[in-house]
Amino acid sequence: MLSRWRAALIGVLALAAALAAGHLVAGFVGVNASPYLAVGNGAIDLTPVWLKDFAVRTFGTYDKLVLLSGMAVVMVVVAAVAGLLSRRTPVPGLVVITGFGLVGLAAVYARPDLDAVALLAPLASLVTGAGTFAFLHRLDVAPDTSRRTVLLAGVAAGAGLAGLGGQLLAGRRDAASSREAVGRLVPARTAPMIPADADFAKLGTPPFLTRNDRFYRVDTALTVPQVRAEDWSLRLHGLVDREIRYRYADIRNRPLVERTITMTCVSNEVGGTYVSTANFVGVDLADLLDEAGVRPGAEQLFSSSVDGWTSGSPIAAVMDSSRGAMLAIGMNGEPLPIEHGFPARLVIPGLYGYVSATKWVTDLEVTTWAARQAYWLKRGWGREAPIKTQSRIDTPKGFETVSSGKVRVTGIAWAQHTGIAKVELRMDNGPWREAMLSAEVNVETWRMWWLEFDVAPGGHQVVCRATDKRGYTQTETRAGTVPDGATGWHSIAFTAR
Ligand SMILES: Nc1nc2c(c(=O)[nH]1)N[C@H]1C(S)=C(S)[C@@H](COP(=O)(O)O)O[C@H]1N2
Ligand SMILES: [Mo]
Repeated sequence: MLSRWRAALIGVLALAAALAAGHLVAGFVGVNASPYLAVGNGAIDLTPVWLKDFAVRTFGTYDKLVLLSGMAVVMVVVAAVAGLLSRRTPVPGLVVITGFGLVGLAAVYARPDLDAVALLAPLASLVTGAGTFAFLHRLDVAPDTSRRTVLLAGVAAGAGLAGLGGQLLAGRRDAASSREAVGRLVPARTAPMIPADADFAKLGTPPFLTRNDRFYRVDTALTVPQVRAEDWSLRLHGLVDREIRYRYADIRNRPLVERTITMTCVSNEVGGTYVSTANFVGVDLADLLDEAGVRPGAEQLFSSSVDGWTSGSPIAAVMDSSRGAMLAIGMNGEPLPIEHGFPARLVIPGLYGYVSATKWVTDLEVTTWAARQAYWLKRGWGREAPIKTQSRIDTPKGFETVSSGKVRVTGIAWAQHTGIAKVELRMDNGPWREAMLSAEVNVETWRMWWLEFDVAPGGHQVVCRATDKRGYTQTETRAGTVPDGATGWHSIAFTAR
């Protein structure tokens, strides 16, 4: 009979060997075929809306790291238990490992972005895991301990090397070098200069343009899709007179336009950070659709990403020239960052990202609402999702302590495609007072504001609300982010000393 810790060790080593073998094969057939990542991606797609929302709110950009770490802990525990159950005979451990293997196979099989050859990765995991377990088990019942130790260490080292090899192979095909080769994108029509009084960054607001590495990021991709520009193409089809396929050079060689646009995520809570602004460079989506010739009856532009994620945008919004929907390839003077959709993405001003901003986009289908249902629509989010008028207090920070006397409150407000008319603040249930607004860049972008109050020592609460150019004032009624965006006033408490 095996000692307890040896039995557990054998379980964990077999798991490591299995994952490493799968990862190595995935290095050849596509990184997302790695069974570990495929299970994680599957878990994300199966996650109920409330839990996804909770994860995004609680862990922010780290939600995926939390998921992967959680999975690792669960797997190590189960593998150790499988080993412990196998002290006499390897059968229980083999059953558990086969179960793991089948979950991996199912997860890879279910991925819309993977083909049959990808199944080789989880198969390699299954065979290696079971084989390693049986082998180590037989070995461990044998008496020669020094040979045994060497072999155990060998398995551990082999697993490490195979995993690393998979990582390197996957990296060989990454998109970073392709992105570098694109070089600078020079728009034929640049966006108007951002005036100096477009933000109050010196007073506490964010800068008007968000740096690429500070731009909020939300997507379902566990590993950032790596698409090389030279491999990329965009298929435009469906209810059109002629199907067209665009290559990267086709897009890049067109006269490029640049537009300043504020994007917002539907998962942004009142006071949240999922709102950012950039200069996007690309072409008019409407021009591409005109080339294809949109047929009568078209309602929806159904876009797909290389990783299988999908989005449905109203054709009317895409074709509305006052809105300027884009196929974007650049952001703030650079090619799109890989995590923001390199080589190309959609940006449709005024609509929440999940119905307007497909990253790594490879397919555009002109269709009806009845024919296709996009990723988040199937999961209970709204079909029409115009961005709601909102405002946020940036300083003071919640629960900050400031000096009493003159206290300056600063923040931002947005009402894309309508424009902000005014922002009002109320201190400690006093009268509403109108804040100073920054210069308006265009109605598709946020505006900054500030206002000074005379504040006595003690605790205080300040509330903001925006009114847009259609005359709508933000409702006080709190609504959650599901199904089409949060409402309510942002308020913060602070102390004056
Ligand atoms: N391929 C893909 N594109 C996507 C998503 C996604 O999950 N996958 N998420 C969308 C959502 S919900 C938002 S809010 C925006 C965010 O874009 P950003 O990460 O560049 O800020 O991308 C959209 N495009
Ligand atoms: Mo979003």
